Amino acid sequence: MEEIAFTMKLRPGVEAEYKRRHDEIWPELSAALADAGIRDYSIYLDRSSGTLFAVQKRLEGHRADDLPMLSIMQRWWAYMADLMDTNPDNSPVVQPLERVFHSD
Ligand code: RM4
Repeated sequence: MEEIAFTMKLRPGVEAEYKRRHDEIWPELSAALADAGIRDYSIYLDRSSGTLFAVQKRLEGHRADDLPMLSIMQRWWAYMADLMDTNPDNSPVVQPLERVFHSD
């Protein structure tokens, strides 16, 4: 199992709404993430900058790269697009992070 981390960007003033929508995450989306082999997925917010720090584990043989093609993912991204910095296809602007330290 690998762990990956990345950042996304929240628009100012929508912190509570972003949390509310994730507190009520669609069961079909949770199922799609799990089905793609994603585990232990957390998103942390830096309120001072609006930076969202996401960390998740991916099972060996995961299919995370297929998620953008799923209609449930596309519908979620369209739903979230008013809150986040997004690409033209509504996917969030993602900055992959490089691990520079780890301790078990
Ligand atoms: C985020 C964003 C990510 C998604 C999570 C569940 O706000 O849309 O792409 O993986 O929600």
